[in-house]
Amino acid sequence: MSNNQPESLELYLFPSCPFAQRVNMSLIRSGLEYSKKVFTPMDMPENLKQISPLGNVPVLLINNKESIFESAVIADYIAQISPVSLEPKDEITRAQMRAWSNYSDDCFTKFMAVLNAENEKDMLEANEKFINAFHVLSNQRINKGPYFYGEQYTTIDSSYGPLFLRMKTLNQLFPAFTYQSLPDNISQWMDNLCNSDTLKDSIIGNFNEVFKMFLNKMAGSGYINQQLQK
Ligand SMILES: N[C@@H](CCC(=O)N[C@@H](CS)C(=O)NCC(=O)O)C(=O)O
Repeated sequence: MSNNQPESLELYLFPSCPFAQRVNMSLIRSGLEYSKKVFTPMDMPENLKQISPLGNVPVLLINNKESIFESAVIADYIAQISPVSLEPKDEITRAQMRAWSNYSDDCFTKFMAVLNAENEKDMLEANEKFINAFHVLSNQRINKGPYFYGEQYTTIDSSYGPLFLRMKTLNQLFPAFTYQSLPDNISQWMDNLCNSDTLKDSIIGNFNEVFKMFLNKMAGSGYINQQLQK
């Protein structure tokens, strides 16, 4: 934690991208000054190729000349320059937090398997596997306070918030996707994060519409999207 506010920070993002939302949450929480360049995959800014070597978002442009990509790496950079501490103090807990933050990518892959399942049976199986992934994480959570590590917001909250939002949105649009069997401590954390200003302020546009477009693009032929189109 320090206060090395760069002259400018610009976050390039798509509203539908969970990884970009992760970075946006950490930036909001840090109190650093930053701006956002919001666009869609159909409408990429011309300079994206120069600043994002893989053509992906999120990418953070610093002082209009250097850029960083990969949401986990950007989150670490934000935590380093943030005037507000976004990581546990203890080194071992901090390292563990990074490992469990990376685990959110595995959870997200399992969530995508739910969206891409081709029929109801496969979707329900994928739903169960996805929810089971949280049972492993549940043993790590401190069971008090609104955040993963209790009272302190840390970058692991930014890693799972976007996924929790997508789970709630999907359940509202398509109730056959359920998360009732989440461990209690994960479900409380999910509710706390989804009700937090940090998560709400990180949403760009009407999220139900954003999510439907994401579903159509990323899992258009999946059972869920097919049912929603009927
Ligand atoms: N591992 C990367 C994943 C980034 C990623 O997959 N970004 C997607 C959007 S969510 C993207 O930019 N895809 C390129 C495209 O859709 O054209 C991270 O965590 O930053």
